[in-house]
Amino acid sequence: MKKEKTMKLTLPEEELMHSGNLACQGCGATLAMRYALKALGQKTALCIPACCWSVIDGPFPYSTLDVPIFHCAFETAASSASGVKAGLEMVGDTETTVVAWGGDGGTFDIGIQALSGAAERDDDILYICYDNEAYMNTGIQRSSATPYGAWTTTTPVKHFKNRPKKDIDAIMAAHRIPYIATASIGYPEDVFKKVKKAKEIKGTRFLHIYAPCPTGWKSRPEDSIKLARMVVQNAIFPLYEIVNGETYTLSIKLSQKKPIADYLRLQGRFRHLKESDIQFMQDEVDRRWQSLLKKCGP
Ligand SMILES: Cc1ncc(C[n+]2csc(CCOP(=O)(O)OP(=O)(O)O)c2C)c(N)n1
Ligand code: SF4
Ligand SMILES: [Mg+2]
Repeated sequence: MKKEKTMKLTLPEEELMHSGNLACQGCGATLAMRYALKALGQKTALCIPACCWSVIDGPFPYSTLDVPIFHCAFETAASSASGVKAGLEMVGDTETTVVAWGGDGGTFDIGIQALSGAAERDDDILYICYDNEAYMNTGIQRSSATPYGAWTTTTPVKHFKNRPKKDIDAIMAAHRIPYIATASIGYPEDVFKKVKKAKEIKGTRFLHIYAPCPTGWKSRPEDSIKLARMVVQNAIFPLYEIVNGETYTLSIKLSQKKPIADYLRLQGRFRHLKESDIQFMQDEVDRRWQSLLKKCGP
C-alpha cells in the first residue's frame, strides 16, 4: 500500500484571516497579516490607518479578519492604538494586544509624529509596519521607504529616486523602546516568532515587515516569496532584533551574501538602472551590512 504523505505545519493551523479579501495576486501585505495574526491570536484589536490594508479587509459589514479593526486617519495609527489601549484598561481589559498596523507611508512619513510620541511615552502598544516601499493604495507614489534607484509615479525613470531609504529602525532604536525587529514574509517562522515575542513584552514594540507588492514593483505575483527571501540573502533587508535600543542580534547569518543584481532584475521598477547605478547601490548595501555586523558583535 502506498504510504500517505503528511505535511508538518511549522505555524499554528488556526486562521484569523480568510479568503475573499480584496488584495492583488501575490500581495505580501496579506501574508504579513496572516502570519502576524497566527501569533497574536483572537484577543487582538487592530488600528489600521489609510493604506492598502484598509481596503484589503473588505467593505463594511464584511471583513476578512476575525479580530476587531478600528479604521483610523492616516497619521493616527499609533495615537489611536494608545487610545484604544487606555480605553480597554479603563474597562478592565488588560489582556487584549492592541496593534497599530500601518504601511510604510503611514509609518515612515505621515504617522511618524504619533509613533514617536507613543514610543517616547513607551505606551503599551505593538506597532507593525508592513513595508511595500511606496504609497501603493493611491497609485504608487514615492515614500521615504522607497529604495534608491526605484521608479514610482512621482519618481519617473528620468528622475528615479535618488535618496536612500530612511532608516526607520535606527530612528525607533533612538527612542530606546524595549523591542524592535525586522522581518520578511519570505521567512514565515521568523515573522511568527518575532510577533509572538513582541506580544509578551510590555511597552512600545516595533516590527518592520518587508512585504513585496507586485502591482507597485512591476514584479510577477509568483515571485513575491522569492523576492522576500532574496532581499534578506543579499542584505538589502537584513533580519535582526534590537532590545532596549542598544542590543542588536542578527536573526539570519549570511555565510555568503548574494549580489543585489538578480533581485533588482526581477522588478520592473528597477529596469532603467545602468550597471554603474547597480554598482553604487551594491557598495551602499555592503557598507550598511558591515555597519550592522559591527553593531551585532561577534
Ligand atoms: C491625511 C491623508 N493624506 C492622504 C491620504 C490618501 N492616502 C490614503 S492611503 C495612502 C497611501 C498609503 O501608503 P502606505 O502607508 O505606504 O500604505 P500602502 O497603500 O502602500 O499599503 C494615501 C496617500 C489620506 N487618506 N489621508
Ligand atoms: S497594491 Fe500592492 S500592497 Fe496593495 S493590495 Fe496590491 S499587491 Fe498588495
Ligand atoms: Mg506602502
